Amino acid sequence: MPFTTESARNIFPETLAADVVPATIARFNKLGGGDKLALIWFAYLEMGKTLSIATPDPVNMQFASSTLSQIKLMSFSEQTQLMHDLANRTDRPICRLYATWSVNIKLGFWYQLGKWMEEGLVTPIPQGYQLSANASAVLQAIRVVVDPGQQITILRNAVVDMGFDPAQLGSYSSVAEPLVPPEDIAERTLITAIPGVENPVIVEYMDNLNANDFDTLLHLFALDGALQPPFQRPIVGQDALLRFFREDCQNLKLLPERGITEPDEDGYTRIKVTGKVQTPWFGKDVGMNVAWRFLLNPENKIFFVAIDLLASAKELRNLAP
Ligand code: 45D
Repeated sequence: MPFTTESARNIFPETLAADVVPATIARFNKLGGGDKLALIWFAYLEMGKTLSIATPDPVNMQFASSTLSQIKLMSFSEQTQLMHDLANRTDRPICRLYATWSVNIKLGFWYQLGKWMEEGLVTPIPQGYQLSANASAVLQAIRVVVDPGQQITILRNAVVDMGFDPAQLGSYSSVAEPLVPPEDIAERTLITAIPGVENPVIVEYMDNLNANDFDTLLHLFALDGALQPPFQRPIVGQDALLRFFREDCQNLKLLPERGITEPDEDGYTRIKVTGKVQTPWFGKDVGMNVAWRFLLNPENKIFFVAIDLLASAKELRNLAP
């Protein structure tokens, strides 16, 4: 076999990803808890001027609601301590519970805390809080990122990294929002064509993901197939993929624009597609510029696909191999 998951990660090496995102997150993660909270608060307020965030569905918030009520009943100093502990990844029960939540539950939890901070029901960031010099530099780095897709990814990753380290939890069952049924076939808006891509698997991938039809989507993958989300390690194998689709991929909107198809060794095919992706949190407000780098095996199953958040809109047209 000419490819392993590891070697497949290197297809289309010209693709320029938005490295500013992991670089900024690494700097953010070195800050103290108070700085982290204040920095996100300031960044969130600034972004709120141009982007509107969707209110989370109460059905999806049910798993965080008892924790949220518990926090609302705490004194201001207990609330401050708790938020610092979340940011500092301290070992305490709420931080352990937080670690079991899916990305969207974590985001919804902070969305609610942010609302309550605005209303004064949860302790706000002190007026005139002075960020440390390092924290100011990180906030400035986020400000100069003009691409809103990159900014919301930085915020999302900051939220994902909070709470106790899931790797230290031992065995646990993860908590995700309920599954929505796949969209009716008759209701689906299908992708008509992707210039440069004839292989039907690619359009089926996009259409099934857009319709939340994860069982059908899974059948497009090889048994040892893998998917690499932006700035993450590949997720390998059918069980792990299905779990990832159900927990992290509901209600996305993929808008592929163009692509390039190239035969590789031993009947493998490389296909790169560029286009936009919308998250249910921001809808049409934010079109993230992405590339999908597919490697199909000789049986025409997806052996590997990487999703990259692109460095710039110009990269949408950079379809060199
Ligand atoms: O600390 O083909 C306060 C895959 C202050 C699947 C706060 C994909 C204190 C395959 C403001 C209260 C999924 C990989 C905090 C494609 C404090 C596939 C609150 C890609 C934290 C295409 C902060 C999908 C808050 C992609 C509430 C690329 C922040 C999806 C909220 C990308 C931030 C989705 C939110 C992204 C960010 C969503 C809601 C980047 C959402 C970002």
